[in-house]
Amino acid sequence: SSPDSDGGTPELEKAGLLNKTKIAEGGRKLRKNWSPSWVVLVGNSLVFFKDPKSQTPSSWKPGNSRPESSVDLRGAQLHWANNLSSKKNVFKLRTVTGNEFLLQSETNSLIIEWYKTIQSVIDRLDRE
Ligand code: I3P
Repeated sequence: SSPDSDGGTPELEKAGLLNKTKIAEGGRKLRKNWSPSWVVLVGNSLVFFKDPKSQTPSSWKPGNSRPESSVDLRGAQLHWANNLSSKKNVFKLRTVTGNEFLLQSETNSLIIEWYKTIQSVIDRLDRE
């Protein structure tokens, strides 16, 4: 059984620094504004924190810092999106509510790991 099978503290799946921009809110297109974000995948959510460079090392941990925003992955869609940016290694995450984010890393292996891990959470939620 998974650590969260009793409804306790959700499992931390992954955390790291990615470049992020929101490109749509409720289906309405937004102007891109790329910035580094500390991204935490925990339970059914992707949670965005400020770049931890400007914070104390442990301040991103759940409970220690207020997230900038968070995304419910239930019903979300993930697509590679190198056509949507001049940057390399970009994917798009679209929520059921029509919010769209681009996430990017200069490191190819790192963005592939993020893509796979987020997709596995989406797949798990689809099966529930
Ligand atoms: C945007 C900025 C973005 C770029 C975007 C530009 O200009 O340079 O970094 O996206 O390209 O419009 P501004 O800062 O003046 O808003 P990428 O880095 O993802 O290419 P786009 O309009 O083709 O999306």
